[in-house]
Amino acid sequence: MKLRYSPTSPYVRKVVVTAIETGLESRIERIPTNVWDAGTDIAEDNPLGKIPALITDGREILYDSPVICEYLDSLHDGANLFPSAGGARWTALRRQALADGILDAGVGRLLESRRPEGERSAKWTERCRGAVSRGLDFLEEEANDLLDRITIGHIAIGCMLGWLDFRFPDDDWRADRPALRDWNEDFSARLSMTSTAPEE
Ligand SMILES: N[C@@H](CCC(=O)N[C@@H](CS)C(=O)NCC(=O)O)C(=O)O
Repeated sequence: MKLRYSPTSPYVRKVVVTAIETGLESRIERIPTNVWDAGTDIAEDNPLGKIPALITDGREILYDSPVICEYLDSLHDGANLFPSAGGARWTALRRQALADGILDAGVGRLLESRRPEGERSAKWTERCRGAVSRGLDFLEEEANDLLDRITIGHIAIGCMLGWLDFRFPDDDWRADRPALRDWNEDFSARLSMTSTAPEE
């Protein structure tokens, strides 16, 4: 399998962490991809122009990260990261959606901050910040329930928190969120996380 890859993308990191946790990492070749490069050919694999995109051994091309992660989870015999049914499944998917949504808002804020000064919208930036902040507050309330076995929800939350630290190191999300801080300290020590920390 081939993965359109960047070491700074938190969505790509979800896929790589999933591959490591499921023992599939050695079957995936990473294709470095800069989606912001004017000459990028990413649209040939993903019409949305985004990474991650996974080219399977059967030459099917999959996106986005939730689809790729669930596909990888179908390829191994260990404990599933996507619970197969019932409440556990919906909780894991909802947690993944929340973490991915916080990322989407964080990326929105980051891209806005990179626009020329006169073109930035303070209203949009505030909207993005609000979504991130409310999402983190919700996770603080839920953090003590994250101590069960890991799922795609845990991976998405861990990758999201790692990306916030990487892109917004001065935002102290830990200050009023001790339970989430403690959970993250444990989760980010997993080999799948330490070996995939984002770097420029
Ligand atoms: N929902 C997508 C989001 C993917 C995404 O936004 N990737 C970013 C890189 S971090 C990207 O490729 N952005 C390029 C663009 O938005 O044009 C997923 O979960 O895979």
